[in-house]
Amino acid sequence: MFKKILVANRGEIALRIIWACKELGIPTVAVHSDVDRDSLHVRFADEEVCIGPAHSTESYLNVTAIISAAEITGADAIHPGYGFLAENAHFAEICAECGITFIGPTAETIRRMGDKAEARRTMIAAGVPVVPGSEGLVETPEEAREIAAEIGYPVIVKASAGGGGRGMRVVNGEEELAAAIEAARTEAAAAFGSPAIYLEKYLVNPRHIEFQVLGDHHGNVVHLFERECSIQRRHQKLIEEAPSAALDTRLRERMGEAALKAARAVGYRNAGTIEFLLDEDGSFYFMEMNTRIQVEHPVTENIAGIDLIKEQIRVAAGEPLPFRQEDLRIHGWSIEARVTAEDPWTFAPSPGLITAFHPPGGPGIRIDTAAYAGYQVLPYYDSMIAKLIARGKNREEALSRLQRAVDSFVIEGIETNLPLLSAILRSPDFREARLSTRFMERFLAERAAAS
Ligand code: MV4
Repeated sequence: MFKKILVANRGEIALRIIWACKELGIPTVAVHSDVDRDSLHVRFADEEVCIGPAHSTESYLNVTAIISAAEITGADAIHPGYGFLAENAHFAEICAECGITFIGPTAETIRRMGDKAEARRTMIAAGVPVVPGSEGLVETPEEAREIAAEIGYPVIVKASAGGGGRGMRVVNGEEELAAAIEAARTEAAAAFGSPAIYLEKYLVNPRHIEFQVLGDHHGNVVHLFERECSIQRRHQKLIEEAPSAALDTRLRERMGEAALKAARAVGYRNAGTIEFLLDEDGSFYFMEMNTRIQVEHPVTENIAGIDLIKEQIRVAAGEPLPFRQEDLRIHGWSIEARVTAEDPWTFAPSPGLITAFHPPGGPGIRIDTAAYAGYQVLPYYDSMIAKLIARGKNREEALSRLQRAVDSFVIEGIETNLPLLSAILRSPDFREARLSTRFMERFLAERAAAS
């Protein structure tokens, strides 16, 4: 096992990783920026190293400073959490060169899945269903026209270096195609340094269903069922749940098999996520693979009865997975709501001092947070300040607990999205699990009309 783990992150996920290390008896090193000295991840780690100024490009993204911190403290592994360096193939490579274990997949896998056109090509070759579209990159407008004519409009142009929604354009007819490609290329070049694009049939009202996978260094891969993440605004997830009300046992088995096939196609190690779009007719398609632990991992932990962070650490240390696919079952239901420091109407960030902070508790409630009364929400980092995660024997029980928890969470001094979360959970569409990627668009339009 590792002698010491450096946690290359901040906020709730850094704290979550530190808890797992403590339970495994592994000492931890926190890294922090100038403005994060009073953060809880720094307080609860065994050692701390300041890695630079507030701006993340100079601290949490500063590869040299983080590697130096690991070397100075004698850490033999780094957990990257999510965001920051978690899907940076170069960082994973540097770790390997320095003899430090990167707790995640190989640099090669991160690079291959980070290139979305390459990921698509890999999955086509492996026999995983993908949305109809180009096999790899689209080079010329003529090529795009031919593919679009074949698959039919609407189509979507996506940046190969993108993911998570940036550099995408929906195209409703041939007359819009050339301009959309130009716009997507320009946006992708500016945002990701690459103008490469590919084409897919645009599914008008799908669900976003993702499968958690976990692989060890001995060729074993399992899936830990699905999460439904259709409730997003501007590609930021707001509410996630596991399992999905849209899957029956048969569909879950078929999608789970496809997820395993996808993971095996790249020899996947550690925790990862296979994203699918599930169409209204029950067809499902591979969309992207995320090569990190995700924000919403607790809903999977709740229904699978597994500590994903501990498993990440164990498999990274070379231990074989302690369970096989046939040992795994879904226990109950779990729903997560992301609490952000944002105005619930304008979505403007609301940094500042938290003057009162009373998180709810009680049966079936878990809160992952690094906030407290007296904590300053900083403007430099993302606005999520807590995850409220409910579990229950079924969806109704999990939902009633989450509703109660959202409605009794007291946070003063800053604006939060708690009123928005409460309204979503109360809505008939959410209660009846009528979810799709268009959910928030419709919800916000109806809320605006009713106010
Ligand atoms: C799509 C799609 C429909 N058809 N691709 C958005 C994020 C990025 N990862 C991919 N996204 C989408 N890709 C095809 N072929 C619809 C979306 C999409 C979406 C996906 C999941 C959750 C919310 C969404 C909101 C708008 C669009």
